[in-house]
Amino acid sequence: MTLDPDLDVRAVGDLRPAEREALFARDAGVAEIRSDVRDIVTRVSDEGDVAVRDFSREFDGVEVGNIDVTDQAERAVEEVDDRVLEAIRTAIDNVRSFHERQVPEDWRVEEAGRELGRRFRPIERVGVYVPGGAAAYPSSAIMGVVPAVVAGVEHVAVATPPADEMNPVTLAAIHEAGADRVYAIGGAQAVAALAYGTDTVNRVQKVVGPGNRWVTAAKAEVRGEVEIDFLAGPSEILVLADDSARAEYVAADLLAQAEHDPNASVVCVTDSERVAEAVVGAVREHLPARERSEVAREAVENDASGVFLARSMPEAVLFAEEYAAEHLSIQAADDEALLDRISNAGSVFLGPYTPVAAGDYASGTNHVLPTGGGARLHGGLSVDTFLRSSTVQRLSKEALGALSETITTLAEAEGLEAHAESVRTRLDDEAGN
Ligand code: HSO
Ligand code: ZN
Repeated sequence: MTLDPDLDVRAVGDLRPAEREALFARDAGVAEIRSDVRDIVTRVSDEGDVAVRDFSREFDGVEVGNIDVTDQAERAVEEVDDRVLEAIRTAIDNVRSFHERQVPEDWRVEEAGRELGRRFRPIERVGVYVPGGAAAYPSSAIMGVVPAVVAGVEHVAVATPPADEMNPVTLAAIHEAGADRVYAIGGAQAVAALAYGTDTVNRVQKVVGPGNRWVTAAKAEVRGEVEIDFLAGPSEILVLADDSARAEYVAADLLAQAEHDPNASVVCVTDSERVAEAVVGAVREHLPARERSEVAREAVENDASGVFLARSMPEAVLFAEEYAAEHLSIQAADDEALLDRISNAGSVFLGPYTPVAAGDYASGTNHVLPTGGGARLHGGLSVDTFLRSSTVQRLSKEALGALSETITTLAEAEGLEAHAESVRTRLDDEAGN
């Protein structure tokens, strides 16, 4: 089998409607497994640990001893190589300090006797899913757990797939990031166990984190019973490049996200024919030599990937806006001017020395980000994900007096006389002075 990928430069203007649809309406294949996942979720909610063990046997091929592996995660820290532990700790420090900047202050303002404010409190119990099957992602443990800890969440539970030998690096990262419970459960059954609780698993109020389509479909299924962050599908990158871009770097970033998943989407859009051809050339040259070349080749060839030639940078920007990528890399002389015209992007990477891998692991930003066009509506995981807010107010009698006409008029317009009366009774009350 040849690993030379089938990849050519396409002109944006030549794309047929069906091709545009495949690019801009990316679907992670969740819809088709929804009914299977519904059965799994129902069984876990009815039968608890028994169902969890059955599904671990069936899907992971593991006879699970202890579902709660919190102690094992603590011991794993001793097992991992010093260099790896050091890298985990550096990444955690950087992710923590970036997320500490996101913690909002409670505030109050007072104007003419009307005091208004907003306060923020953490959710008490959250569950973080950490992938650990085909791909073990200690970095995702850091990205899910650290913002919850920074937000002040009291109970941060992690679920990660069971194995006869669980990955010590993932367990160590979970422990170091600050989770206080770790469960060896994967897939849809993990999300269901966190959402409904079992004898072993404490139920949580919100389930977050990335996962395969089973995890994603289960999050869609339990939404309503618990809060979720958002549905996160396979990785995506769009590189917006002008004639100054270095094709080797662009190709390296495309190949990096392509190695995640055959369904990953990797795109370059540029107004430079030279850069487009050079990116295609570099991808073709380097892909066959990559360790995960089979996965990467499928990703590069899928319908939501490609190298596209725009007639101008404004046309390229429109394409990037419509694509709404999880990761947007801008490789251009005036990157800030292009960024000014972009609203839809999960995380933006500027300049030649900012590979997406920096954000995936260690610069400090979060790598749990909206995919499938979700960036049109919301951002990635952050401290806000783990907070809820209340508004608060106190009015003086004068301030209530100043508002009374407005309130009573609107209340009467709605036919809600008792609302109006709740204002009048205070203003008419001489004893209240
Ligand atoms: N790029 C992935 C995150 C990740 N990368 C984990 C490496 N490890 C998010 O789309
Ligand atoms: Zn990645």
